[in-house]
Formats: sequence, structure tokens, C-alpha cells
Amino acid sequence: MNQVWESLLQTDVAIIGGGPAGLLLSQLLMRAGIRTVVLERKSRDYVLSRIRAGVLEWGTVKLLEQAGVDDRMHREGKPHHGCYLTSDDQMIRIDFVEACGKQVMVYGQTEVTRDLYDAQAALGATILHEVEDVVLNDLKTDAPFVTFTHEGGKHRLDCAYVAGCDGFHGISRPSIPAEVRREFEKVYPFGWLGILSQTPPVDDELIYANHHRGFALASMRNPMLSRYYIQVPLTDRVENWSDEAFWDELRRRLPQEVADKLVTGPSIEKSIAPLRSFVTEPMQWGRLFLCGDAAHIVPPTGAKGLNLAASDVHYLSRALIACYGEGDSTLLARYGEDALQRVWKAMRFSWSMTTMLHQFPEQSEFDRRMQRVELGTLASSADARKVLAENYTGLPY
Ligand code: FAS
Ligand code: PHB
Repeated sequence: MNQVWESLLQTDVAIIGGGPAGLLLSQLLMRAGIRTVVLERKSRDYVLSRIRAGVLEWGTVKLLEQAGVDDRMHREGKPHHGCYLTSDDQMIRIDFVEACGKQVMVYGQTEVTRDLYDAQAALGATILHEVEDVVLNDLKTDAPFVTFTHEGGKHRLDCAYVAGCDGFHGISRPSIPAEVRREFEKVYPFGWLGILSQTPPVDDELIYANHHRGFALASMRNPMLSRYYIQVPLTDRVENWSDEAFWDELRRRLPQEVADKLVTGPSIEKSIAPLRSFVTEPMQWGRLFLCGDAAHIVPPTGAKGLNLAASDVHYLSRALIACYGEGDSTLLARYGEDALQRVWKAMRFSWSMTTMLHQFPEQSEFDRRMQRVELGTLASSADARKVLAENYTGLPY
């Protein structure tokens, strides 16, 4: 029976997912005169209610500038020149600028996403929210199309390319046949319990704490909005943690001089996130190109998740602009290869930071000693601090 479509749409690049990857890609492509349609499963408010990343690599800052969405970030964000790693009461400062001449920007992913939505609205972008039943069709042809349900009707979107920016649980990655995909995964035996509180951060810089009771992280969003995390068992539940219990445990894991300064307050958000390392190869199949969490997941210890989404978008937007601008599809053909070479380096860094800083259930005394030696090497070796700083602030694209 012929399907009767509520609407027949046509664009250059169909973007599945309106998170940071999808919105940033749409913004860069539209500024280059390439037409896009963004299909997002959730409402705009729901997307903006998510509390996610907090640290932007300098490469991500440059890409947001290129996209014309950097004004508020430079006004309200805060450049950070270093961070601390602690082990019980020892504090090791990693001076990014001294070690590698670069820095990071502390500016929440929620704000980046808000800025992207505002910029996309200014460009008159087509972003359809609360779409359902998205299906990718004819990806191995030069005329792929996307079907979906929106406002009760079935729609068809004809396009030249599909960007799968729909995150780890999206439909884009599974649209590549299982026999084509190679997946690499490590699930960590713990999670992060995170809290957001309208309190002044305990320090001007981030503190990553290795403690025998478990990992902790002191971060922030602005001078009156703090973000803290403690490692918890996978079996733990957020209901088990009163604010007071959280603050007490955080104090135990921070060096005494830091714990003494901690200003506590009621949580305005509290949640547990699991930790995993995951990569799927290839990141492209026919006219489908995967970006961001749709293709890879990193444990947040290295602050790489959002930043890898940005570098994928850099490679894909550059390739599509070359294709539309000069008819050169060389970069498009090797998009997955270019993106993956950087993904795997960030995968290694995030795994190494997680292994160095967390307590593992079956960890032996030897393992714990290796963590102490690795932290001691960072305390004593400028070269070791340089390698960490180069990875944390972001390797070149
Ligand atoms: P996203 O998941 O952000 O966006 C995908 C979008 O696609 C979503 O809006 C979703 O609704 C939509 N979608 C899904 N399926 C769809 C479908 N079938 N049709 C249409 N739309 C669909 N990274 C860090 O660097 N630091 C952190 O501290 C950090 N903390 C995190 C905490 C949590 C709880 C989570 C889940 C992630 C965290 N991350 C962190 C990683 C996170 O920031 C991601 O890397 C980032 O959101 C990646 O952006 P996207 O690839 O756009 O994916
Ligand atoms: C955060 O502020 O949410 C944050 C910062 C650095 C990380 C992870 C999370 O490595």
C-alpha cells in the first residue's frame, strides 16, 4: 500500500539528534550555506534540563567561535590554567600553561546547548522536536531518506547525507548492520554520584581526588554554582544519599585543607551516571556519518565526552563543506578514519585517568601501589605533567 505522507521534506544533510553534536554540526553547515534539518526525540526544555559536561578543550572553544556561538561563553565562562590531582593529603598541581601552553574553558554543556539553540533560531534552522519512530533508509544509495512521526503524522525527509548525532541510545549506530560494526567496550565497576549546589566552589580550580574510600571530583559552573562527584558502587541508588551523607563523604575524600573550606548547601540536582569506555567502528557507512556519543563513550574522568563530539563535528563539517563547496569528497571518504585517530587517543587518556584515580573492587595492594607511583611520577616529573596537560587541554585536531 502506498504510504500517504503528512509532509515530504527535502534537505542536504539530515541530522538525527539535537544535542551538542547535532546542533553544532547544523550551525557550522548552515553558516556555509548547506541546508540541514535536525530531528530531536525530546523537547527543547528536556534537552536543556540535562546536567552534563563542564570543561571545554581549547579546540572546542575555537570551534564554537568558528560557529559564532562564543559571546556568552567568553563573558560567563572561566578559562582555567590548571587543575589538582590529590592522593589522600598530597596535592599535585598540573599547570596547563606552564606544561603545554594551553588552557581549558569551564562553561557547562547546558549553556553551550542553549547558545546553540539560540544561534540556530537566529539562522531560521529547522529543528523538529519530539519526533518519534525515526528510520534511516537507503543509506547505501546516493538518495537516502529518513522517515519519522511528528505531531501525529508520518513524514519523509529526502536528503543527500545523514549525520547520526543521536547519542549512545540512538538509532543511527544500529542502522549500520551488526556484521559491519566492530565494537570495543569496557564497563567500569562503579558510577559517579553527582550533585549540583548553589554554593561557592571549594577551590578556583578542579580537584580530582584519589582516595582509599573512592574517587571524588570538585568542579564548578560559576562562582555560585558548584558541581561535585563521588565514586559509588554500581549497585548504589541516588535515594540512598541524603545531601548531608554526600557532603560528609566528599569531605572524607578531599585533603583536609580543602575539606575544611567546603561550603555545603541543598542539592539542586543529584544523579548517578555509569562509567564506560566504548567505540564503534566504522564511524561511517554509505551516506551515514556518526558523530559524538552515537559512536563513542568515555568515562567523564578525562572531561572528553563533549569535546570528542566537538572534534567529530569539526572533521565532518569540514568534509561536507569541501564536498559542497569544491566538489571534493576526499575528506568525506576518510571522515571515520580522521575522527577515530583522535577518538582512540582520548579513549586512552580517559581510561588512564579513570584507572589511576578510582578504587576498583578487586584491586590488589600492588594495583594501589601502582596508582601511588603514577601520582608520584606526576608530582616529580615535568614531562609526565606535560603529557597529562596536553591530553587534558585537548590534542590537536
Ligand atoms: P547527546 O546524548 O548529548 O545528544 C543526543 C541527542 O539525540 C539527545 O538530545 C537525544 O534526545 C537525541 N536522540 C536520541 N535518540 C534519538 C532518536 N531516535 N531520534 C531523534 N533524536 C534522538 N562529558 C564530559 O565531557 N564531562 C562530563 O562531566 C560528562 N558528564 C556526563 C553525565 C551524563 C549523565 C551523561 C549521560 C554524559 C556525560 N558526559 C560528560 C558526556 C556528554 O557530555 C556527551 O559526551 C555529550 O552529551 C555528547 O553529545 P552528543 O553526541 O550530542 O549526544
Ligand atoms: C563537570 O564539571 O561536570 C566535570 C568536570 C570535569 C570532569 C568531569 C565532569 O572530568
